[in-house]
Amino acid sequence: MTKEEIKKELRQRLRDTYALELEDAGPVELFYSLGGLIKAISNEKWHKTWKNYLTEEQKQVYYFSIEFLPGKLLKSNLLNLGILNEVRTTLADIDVDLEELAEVEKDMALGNGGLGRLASCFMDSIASCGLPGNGNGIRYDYGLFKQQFVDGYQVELPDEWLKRGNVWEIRRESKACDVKLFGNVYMKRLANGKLQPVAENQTTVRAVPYDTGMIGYQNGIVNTMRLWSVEIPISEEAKYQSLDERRTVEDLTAVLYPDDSQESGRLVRLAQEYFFVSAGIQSIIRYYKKLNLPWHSLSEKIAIHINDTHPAMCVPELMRVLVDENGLNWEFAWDITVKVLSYTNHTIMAEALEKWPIYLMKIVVPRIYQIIEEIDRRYVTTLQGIHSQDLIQRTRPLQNDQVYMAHLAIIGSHSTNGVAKIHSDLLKSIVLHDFYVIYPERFNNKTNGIAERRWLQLANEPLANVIDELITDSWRKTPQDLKLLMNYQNDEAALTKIREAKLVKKEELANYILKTTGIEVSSNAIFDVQIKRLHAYKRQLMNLLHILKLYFEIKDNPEMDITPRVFIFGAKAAPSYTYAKSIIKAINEVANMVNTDRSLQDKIKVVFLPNYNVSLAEKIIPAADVSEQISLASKEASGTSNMKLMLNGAVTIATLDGANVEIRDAVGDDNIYIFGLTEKEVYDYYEKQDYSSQKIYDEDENLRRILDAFVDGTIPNIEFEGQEIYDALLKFNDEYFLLRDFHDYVKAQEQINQDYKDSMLWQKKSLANIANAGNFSADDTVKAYAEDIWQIEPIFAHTEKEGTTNG
Ligand code: H2P
Repeated sequence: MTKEEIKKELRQRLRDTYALELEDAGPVELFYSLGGLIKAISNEKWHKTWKNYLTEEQKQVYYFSIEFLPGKLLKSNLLNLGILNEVRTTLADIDVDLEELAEVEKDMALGNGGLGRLASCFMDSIASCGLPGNGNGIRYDYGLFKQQFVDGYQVELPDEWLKRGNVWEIRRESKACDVKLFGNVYMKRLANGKLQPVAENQTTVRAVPYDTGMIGYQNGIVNTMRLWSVEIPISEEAKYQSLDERRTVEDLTAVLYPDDSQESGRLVRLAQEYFFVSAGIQSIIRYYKKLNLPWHSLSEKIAIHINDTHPAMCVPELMRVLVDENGLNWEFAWDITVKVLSYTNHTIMAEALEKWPIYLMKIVVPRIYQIIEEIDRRYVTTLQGIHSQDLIQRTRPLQNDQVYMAHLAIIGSHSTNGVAKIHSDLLKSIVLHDFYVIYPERFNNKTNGIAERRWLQLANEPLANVIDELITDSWRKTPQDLKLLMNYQNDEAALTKIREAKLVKKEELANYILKTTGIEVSSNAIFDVQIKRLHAYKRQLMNLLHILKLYFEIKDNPEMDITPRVFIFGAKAAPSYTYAKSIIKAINEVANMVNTDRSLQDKIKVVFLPNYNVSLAEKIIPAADVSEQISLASKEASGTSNMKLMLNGAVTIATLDGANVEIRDAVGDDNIYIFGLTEKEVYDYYEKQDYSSQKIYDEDENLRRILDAFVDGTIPNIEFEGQEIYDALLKFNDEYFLLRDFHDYVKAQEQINQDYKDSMLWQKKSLANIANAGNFSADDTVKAYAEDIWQIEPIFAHTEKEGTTNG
């Protein structure tokens, strides 16, 4: 599109929608008009892509995820359509800053952290690689809560992301379907002797899809992310006469994590899981039936991916649709189900490996529960005589009055993968070892990846431009080409340019920090960043212990030689996770204590930026010098902020956990700071049960002073939280071995302090990180899923074979 065409289109849209002239429009009107224009351009491609899949009968994957975290889409859509620069300069001509328009858009925050963001990186990459793939999830009316700090405490406010409407989505009334919940189900014998389930007193709700085009990177492909919203079917309206009664239905897709500390919250959560699974599967089968193919070909046309355990009811739901609704016999349907489904495990944390009480399942999804019982029964019978009773008992889906969702997902699918090498190995050797014995061929690894377009091209233009200058822009399409940067390892001029680009982003972040928190920080300081969900195993607290160590050292010796450092945190704590919230409070109080103490002469500063989300990550990551990846070895399945930060030239301080191991392998020991227990050492402690945090405390004077600060009034206003933290570390023996790793962590931090002073040495490390980050492109990750698990092909390959053209 030329600049003139863009201007003409915008002018027309502003007149039609707002009765405004281009010159008089404000950022909001301009944003929505530009969004409309983008949609008009991409809708044509979307339609063509979809038609193409249909006529070519391409095998497609459906990625089922209870979380998606796309962030803002304006700039990434413009980039992927190839008109970012044209639009930017056109707007500049009329004195409008594209960045200002981008700020109007609300983050689509339908997720918590890595899990949801990964799903969105995959959506971008699947489309960009020309792969036929769709997302399937929930359109929550409210996204993850908006976080504010009041007196240092986390306060959760509703995230009203839909208040001004969502410009990207299309409500597809005609694709709605009914989902049935509750009631009771009994089996009736038919004249032909077969048993048929009969349901009574069910609640029928309407699932209405809202589709968003997932625009591929400059390749003409637009895939679909389908998010379901609940409504009361017209036929049922009379049943819900008061607003309160209506709300019982409408609440189903109201919030991302209904408070699961209460029974009522858990019930809604379970209903949510079934709702989007059932709607998704029904719509897929409806599509398949249009192809007029026999059932045994289903797995040649459809792959369904279970992202974490939340969509594990795909297994019984697909069985229900095939057996109850389409009359297939059980064995045939089971064979199809296993071939169609695949599952990714994202964590070894027990709390996230869902187990649902049987009584609740019976209430919410009675027919699904019956099917799970049958799956369980057949599982046990089939393995009799092949495996030991113990093994069978340990792996069956029904145990201890609960349904083990991970067991269901593994048994009912053909592939189970972990998300980094060490994590996948741990699944095989320990966490899911029993299943590995039974189904060794099902286990595989797919190391996570990131959408490098968003995290470098869009988030960090100064660096992207320098890279273009040095190695041309081929890396924008082929991130592996970033390796060419290694030729500049000893080129001072190149290294300086990269440092200057970093400085630009640090200054921007410093301004943002000042604006949002009032804290003044210097861009000459080391920007040390830890951004991720707040969880004890991620050990934000260990970072805080190190800050306190520095605090005491500077207090004792004000002339101490230390490179000024700004410690930057971004993290939300789950609303019912009190310990995590206490850590937030402690960080905020330490921040306050440090930042207001003039005797520290700005040698250290602590900034906890509120409301961490994708857009804030885009501001922080390009400005980071140090990337904190300090989880207890074995606990972080992969991590993905580690990849985003390295791509932007931050140097990592890390334990050998998750993808940190692969980052170390990629950059080499000289370009990363590794410390702490290994996974094996952690498991040795578990086995010997001889860890004593008290002993470490007793023997280490410095640590004593630091821990005591939580309870002796040194850190103000944390009477309750300080005690809780102190007890967790001492009385309850420090579950995540912070004290054990602390000493090593401090040593690594001291090395960073030294190395940073030698600017060229540091830049060299930074360069090695950028250069090797191409290894972690989500494009490659989804290609591996496509080949090994989903067996889907890019539309280009397919159409070339057929000799037709694509859209
Ligand atoms: C989780 C894991 C991460 C992993 C991510 C994506 C659940 O994310 O803990 O290690 O990288 O999934 O696979 P998070 O902790 O950020 O919510």
